Amino acid sequence: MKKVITYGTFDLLHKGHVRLLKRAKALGDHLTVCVSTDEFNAIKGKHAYTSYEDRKYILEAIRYVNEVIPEKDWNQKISDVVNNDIDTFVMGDDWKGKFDFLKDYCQVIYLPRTEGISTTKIKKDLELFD
Ligand code: C2G
Repeated sequence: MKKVITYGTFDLLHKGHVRLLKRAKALGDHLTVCVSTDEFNAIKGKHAYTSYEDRKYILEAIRYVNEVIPEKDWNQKISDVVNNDIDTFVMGDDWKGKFDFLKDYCQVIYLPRTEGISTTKIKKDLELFD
């Protein structure tokens, strides 16, 4: 069984997130999504609208996702890959090059982001409405 892993906040889940998950799953048989906890988001300088528990609940309903685990810090990726027998690590290409150190442990693939959509854009666009 070929296992894939990806990481993210996945706040206000949108088509860009789902397309990433769909393409990641297509690279193997099993997709693990490592979702940033609320505490780690604070470290990342992000404030998610949706709590970790709710973002986990939503992702577990996505047909491409097999397992959801917490991302608590920047330094867990190697142990996640080793401990979960991961074959392929996938991220959107806004992270291109940032995780190449994982090439010693698994395949590393950066996929093109979906243009025109982001959680930040959603938040800004919603400010325009009452
Ligand atoms: N993404 C995408 N297209 C978009 C928006 C996001 O392909 N229009 C991808 C991102 O490239 C990322 C994933 O969806 O691979 C999740 O995006 P975020 O929730 O913004 O993830 P981020 O906050 O960048 O967290 O340790 C890694 C970090 O946890 C990544």
